[in-house]
Amino acid sequence: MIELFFWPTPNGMKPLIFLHETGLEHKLTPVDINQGEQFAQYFLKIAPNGRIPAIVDSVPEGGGSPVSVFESGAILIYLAEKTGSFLPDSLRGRAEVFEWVMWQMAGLGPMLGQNHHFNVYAPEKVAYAIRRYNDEASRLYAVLDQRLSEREFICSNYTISDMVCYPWVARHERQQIDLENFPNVKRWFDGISERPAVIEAYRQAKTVDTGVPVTEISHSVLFGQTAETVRKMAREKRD
Ligand SMILES: N[C@@H](CCC(=O)N[C@@H](CS)C(=O)NCC(=O)O)C(=O)O
Repeated sequence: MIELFFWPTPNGMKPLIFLHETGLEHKLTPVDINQGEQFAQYFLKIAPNGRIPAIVDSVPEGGGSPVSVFESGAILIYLAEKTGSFLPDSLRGRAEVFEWVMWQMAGLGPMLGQNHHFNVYAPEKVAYAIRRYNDEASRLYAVLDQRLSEREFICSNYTISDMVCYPWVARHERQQIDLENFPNVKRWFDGISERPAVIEAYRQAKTVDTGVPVTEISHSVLFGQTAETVRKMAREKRD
């Protein structure tokens, strides 16, 4: 059984899609990041960065105590290794998938996150930051578009590299991206959107979503974090 600590965001959707694609038995534990539940001591023990998603595998390979994993890329690699799914057998093929998983984790995700922040959430409109992240978003979409001009999926088959990129591309409108300008990404995106497992994952995610928009409270929870936030949690853990 996989317990997924989850909130319906792009990073949260990655493991949920994987779980539906494989039919692996799972349980969703919501962590409402708008209310600061990511700072709960029980959660920080498994996810010291205070970010969803994280998993606990209560039936790890070879038995023994449960295995916990944080960071969505690491989670998908762990689950792919555990199930022998959505990762090629050859080292050559695996290296290619890892390249694109890392590209998403280090590039596409963080840059689109900043794009979203400055376009949607920032209380002041900072023209330089908006332009910087709009440019970077369109550059990254062009890289993906080029890649997909030669193949159906990001790597040779549908793999975890597609599953990590898809939920970020699903937010293209918020990122000021018109998919008509990236026809190969659009074709790839439309195809994955029709996969029954993906439809089911988004359906399950809706059961968690409170539909509450980012309020002023969540604004200060999500965007006011500093080193002191981390140190305060460490003090609370000691006391
Ligand atoms: N690199 C991390 C990023 C995780 C992340 O940023 N999660 C967001 C939701 S998508 C979160 O938990 N935010 C809570 C906060 O900012 O306090 C991953 O891919 O798992």
